[in-house]
Amino acid sequence: MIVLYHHPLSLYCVKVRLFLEEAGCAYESRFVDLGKGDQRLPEFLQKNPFGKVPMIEVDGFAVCESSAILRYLAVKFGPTDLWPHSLEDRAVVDQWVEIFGTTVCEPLSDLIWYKAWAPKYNAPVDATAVAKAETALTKILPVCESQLMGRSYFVGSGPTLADLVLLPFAANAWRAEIDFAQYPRLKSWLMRMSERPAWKLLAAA
Ligand SMILES: N[C@@H](CCC(=O)N[C@@H](CS)C(=O)NCC(=O)O)C(=O)O
Repeated sequence: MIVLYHHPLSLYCVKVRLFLEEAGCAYESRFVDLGKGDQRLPEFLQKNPFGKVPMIEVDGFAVCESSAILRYLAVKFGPTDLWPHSLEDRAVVDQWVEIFGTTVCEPLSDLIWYKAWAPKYNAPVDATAVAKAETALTKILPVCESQLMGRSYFVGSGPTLADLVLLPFAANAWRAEIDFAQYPRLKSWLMRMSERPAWKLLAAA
């Protein structure tokens, strides 16, 4: 049995839920109340010393860090087209998983937090972090746009983990008033990915 520890506002958690839906994996969901500090309770820290969600447990085996979770689940349960078998094909998908995780999803997540959620929850807004995230995106989004030249997905002819990793963040970018208007290929990719039944199911939830 797969148990997912998550918070509904965390896009890192949505990323794992998206994979689980795409792969058709049944799972049990456990809400971690980040506002109350459940992630710092000794019983949580014992399983995940980093004190963050998402975390999954599979028959008692715990894994955290969303991209590590996706790779683990992909090998254990996944449809192979999301995480190719060939070492070289896999390395290219992984390259984009890492690039998205470190240079796209993080700034998008920061901007969504500071521009949409922080004002709503009366949390402080870090103007330096906002400026840093905006600068980071102006550097990396053109690279993403180029990668999509002549391609419907980031790697190969169908969706892979790379596309799944980016989707939750890109689909919520509008919350930070980012509409990808300057990036038409990225915009079409987003529309295409948003049509996937797994995403529609999560977006409707
Ligand atoms: N790099 C981590 C990021 C996870 C993360 O930042 N989780 C946040 C929620 S979006 C969290 O659990 N924060 C709780 C805390 O820092 O106390 C991943 O990819 O899983």
